[in-house]
Amino acid sequence: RRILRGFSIFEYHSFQAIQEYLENVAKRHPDLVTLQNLGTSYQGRRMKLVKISSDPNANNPIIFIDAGIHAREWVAPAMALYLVHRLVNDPEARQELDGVDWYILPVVNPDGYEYTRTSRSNRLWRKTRSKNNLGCFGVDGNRNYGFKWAVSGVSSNPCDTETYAGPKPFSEVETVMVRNVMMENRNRLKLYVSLHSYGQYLVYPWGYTGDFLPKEWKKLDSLARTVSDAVQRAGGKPFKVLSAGKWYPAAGGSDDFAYGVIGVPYSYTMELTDGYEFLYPERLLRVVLPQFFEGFRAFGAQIKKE
Ligand code: ING
Ligand code: ZN
Repeated sequence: RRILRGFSIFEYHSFQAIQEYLENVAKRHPDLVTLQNLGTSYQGRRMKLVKISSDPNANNPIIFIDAGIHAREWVAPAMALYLVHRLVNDPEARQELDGVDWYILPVVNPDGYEYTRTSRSNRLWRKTRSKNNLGCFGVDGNRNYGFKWAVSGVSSNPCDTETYAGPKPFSEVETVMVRNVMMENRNRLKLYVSLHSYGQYLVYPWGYTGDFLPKEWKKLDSLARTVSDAVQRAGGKPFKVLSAGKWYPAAGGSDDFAYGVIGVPYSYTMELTDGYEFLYPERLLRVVLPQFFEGFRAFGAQIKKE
C-alpha cells in the first residue's frame, strides 16, 4: 500500500526517507503526533522521537519502543515505522491510543544503519560508527548501557565487530539519547520494548545473568506469552519466551537498564522473524508486520489494564 507519494510502508528505507516520512506524518496529524528532537548521532544525523498521543495532557502511561540499535537488523526499524503507520492511520488501531501514549524511536543507530545500506560488504555491520583509539570503529550499543556494565557476554577489544561494550558505560551518544528519553519519562514509563532481529524470541531481564530471575519475573513472562499468543492467532510464528540471560548472558543491554535502573515494570527485547537471519526479504514484510502488530495491541491492552 502506497502512502505519502510513493512511500511504501512494506519496504526498507534510507534513514533520510524514514525521517521525511515521520515529518509528513507529524504534519498531517498535528493533533496526534509530535516529533521531539533528541540530538544528533556520532556522524551528525538528527534523531527524532515520535510521540503519539490522543491526549498529551492526560499524563497517560507511556509505552516506549525503540529499534535499530543494531545496524544490520533492518526488519526492526521497518516494524517500528509500521507501528507508527497503524497507530496513526488505522481507525480501529487508534483505539489502542486511548489512555496510553506511544513513544517510538525507529532508528537508534542511524550511522550504522546507513553504513549497512551503502555497500554489500558492509551489510552485516552491527555496531555504531564512532572511532576509537585503535583505529577501529563502533561500539555494540546493546552492551553499552550502564547497568552491570561489561560483567558478561562482552568483548573489551575495540576492534571486535560484535560485542565491544565501549570504553565506558554510555560512551555512545545514541545510547545516551535513549537513556534521556527513559529518564525524562520515568514516572509514566510502563513498558519498554527494544526491537531486534532475528530468531523470534521475546526475552526479558535479566540479560546479564542466567543464574536468577527478577523477583517479578512471572508478570514479565506471562505478558510475553500473551503477546506471543496474539501474534500466533494472527498467523505468525510464536515467540520463544524466557529471560535473556537464560538464552545467553550479556550485560549492558537496554532492557536490563530500563528494568533495573529506570524501574520500568515491563521491559523486553523482541527478536523479530525467523529463517532468514539478518537478510529478511522485503517482499515478506507485508505478511509479518501486521502479525507483529497484533502483539503490540496485546501489549497496549495490558498497559491500559494496569
Ligand atoms: N540479540 C541481542 C543482543 O544484544 C540479547 C539480545 C541481549 C540477548 C542481552 C541476551 C542478552 O545480543 C541480538 N540479535 O542483537
Ligand atoms: Zn540486535
